[in-house]
Amino acid sequence: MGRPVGNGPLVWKHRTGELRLDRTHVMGVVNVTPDSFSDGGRHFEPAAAIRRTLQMANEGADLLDVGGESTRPRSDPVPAHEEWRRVGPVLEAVTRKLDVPISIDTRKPEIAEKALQAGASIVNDVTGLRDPRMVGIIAQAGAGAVIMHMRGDPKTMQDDPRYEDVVRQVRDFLEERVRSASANGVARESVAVDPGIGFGKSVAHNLTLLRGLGTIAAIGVPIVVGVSRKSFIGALGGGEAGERLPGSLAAATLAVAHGAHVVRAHDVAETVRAMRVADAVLRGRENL
Ligand code: HH2
Repeated sequence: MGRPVGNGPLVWKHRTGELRLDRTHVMGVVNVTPDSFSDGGRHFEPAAAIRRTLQMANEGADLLDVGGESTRPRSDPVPAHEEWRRVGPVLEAVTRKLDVPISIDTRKPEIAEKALQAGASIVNDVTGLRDPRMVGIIAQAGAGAVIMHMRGDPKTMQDDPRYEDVVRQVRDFLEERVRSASANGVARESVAVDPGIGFGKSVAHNLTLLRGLGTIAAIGVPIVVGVSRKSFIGALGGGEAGERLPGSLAAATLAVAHGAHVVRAHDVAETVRAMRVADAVLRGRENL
């Protein structure tokens, strides 16, 4: 279902190595924020964030996504100095201790640059590298990148989102951003794309996008999908943010069945276990 036909698995290059995507990879989420929608405040103290990051690596995360600014609907932007005060100490501590690559979840070029200098390997930009300075910094560092689709910005993105054909429009945006990044020095092999579940999308848009991942996979670069604890799961009877693990695992499993290579998750141990079973069914790994 929806996997690009090619010779062997996709490989995603980043600043310190590469990820061979011959099985589903789990990206653990570390929000060093007071206000993230599902875990705000839990890892706001550097020591707690560092502990949680190391724990996720132990639980089998393949990469770790550290962020210091919530991009939940209607959130306010955080000044760069405050964002760095949050993520800087965490990055400095964990990149030294871990082999697992770290991505920095930021929309600010200056934070991306400092994070890469502090040891991060990938930049996860929810604005899809709209700022040309971001492209230059990633190219210069030889970093990996996640190009995500978002409609508008977090402040207003959920105000009546409309699309003529959500899958086609998201695919076209991502394809254009990949082309533009590679024309400006970011190698195609270093880029992954993400449909941006919940970023300027209704529940129906999110579901249509998850079913349409095969169309996005045709771009030919790895697909990252973040469904973990998101509000569409709550809207489908999945409960409050802290109760959405079953719905998150169902959505992640189906995202993988439709072509996702990397799933972004808060509950790493559970997601790793679920993805092992999903991979075994989808890829015939009975003998693992
Ligand atoms: N979702 C969130 C943040 N960053 N990055 C990518 N590539 N894909 C996603 O789906 C994605 C993302 C939102 O989740 P979270 O980080 O838990 O919340 P908040 O933005 O409130 O910190």
